[in-house]
Amino acid sequence: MKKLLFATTALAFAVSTAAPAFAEFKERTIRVSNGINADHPVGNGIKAMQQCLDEKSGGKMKLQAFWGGALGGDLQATQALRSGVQEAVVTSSSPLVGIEPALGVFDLPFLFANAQEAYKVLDGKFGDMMTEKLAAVGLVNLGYWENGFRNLSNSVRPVNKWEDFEGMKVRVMQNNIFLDTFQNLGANATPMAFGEVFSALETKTIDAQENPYVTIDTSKFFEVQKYVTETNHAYTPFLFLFSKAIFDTYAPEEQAALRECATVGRDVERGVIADLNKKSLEKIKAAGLEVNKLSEDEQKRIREKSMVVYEKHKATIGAEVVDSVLAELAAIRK
Ligand code: TF8
Repeated sequence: MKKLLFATTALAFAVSTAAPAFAEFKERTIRVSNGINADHPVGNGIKAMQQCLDEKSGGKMKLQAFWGGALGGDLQATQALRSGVQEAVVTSSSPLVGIEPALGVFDLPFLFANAQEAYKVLDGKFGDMMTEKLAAVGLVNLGYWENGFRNLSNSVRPVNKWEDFEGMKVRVMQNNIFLDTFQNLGANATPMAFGEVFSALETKTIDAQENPYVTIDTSKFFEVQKYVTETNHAYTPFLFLFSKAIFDTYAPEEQAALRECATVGRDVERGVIADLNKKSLEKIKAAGLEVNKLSEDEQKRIREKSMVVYEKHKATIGAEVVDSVLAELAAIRK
């Protein structure tokens, strides 16, 4: 009897002194909002990130995703992060230039030639520098996810040359660089939040919009458009942003798990986009849309015509920011 008592006490003692598993982690519900729909590759990225967080936190850190702008548009959600009332958002950088003007660098037309060079710039020194700027305005950037190369869709005519933009009512993001890029091509550019685009296309308030194939597919724009032109005029990144006010209250282990798992999610998301891009294009064609690609000559003409936008916006973005991305790209292209 004495022996048994001793054994059970020893066991109880051992259990109580051993650190409980995942002690550094608290039960967390992390709201992540998005303007796109759940079947966009960001959905795959969030799932992969959750799996990673489950392992690292013993199931304590839970992502709760909100789709289709259910918690407000990109800008509104980002402001909620800054004031510490929402944890996270996956947002385009473009609507955030009012918060951090340097982000406008990613809106410069034809900046990136392909995804590989975008990854190098974003995941490297230059991306880190932008992440520091974001921290200064209350936003922790957990990494650059992919929105992707943007293409034009419209309901009036095929676009084969820049003159075809003349008078076309094109929705642009709430961003002066995009506004000028399209105005400079002769379009009637109209800034509008993403959440209003579908119905504006449907009611013909606007003729056109520009977004990657996967968005034209998953946000169903193909249902209300007739023509798609592969323009590849800009590669805009997604930022996985976290409220700095909230992040700073987390334990270092929790912060590290979020950073590492956001990178896991990013890689999955980019991979799914590469694959879905082709499938989305097929779906768009199968829905009866007329799809064309700008000829190389025409793309070159548009690119050259668009260079005035670089000059016009260099000072607002920050000359050193523009020069440093161009220098990094030149080094990559060597
Ligand atoms: C746009 C953006 C959006 C994304 C989405 C809301 O056109 O590309 O599609 O930021 O997450 O506004």
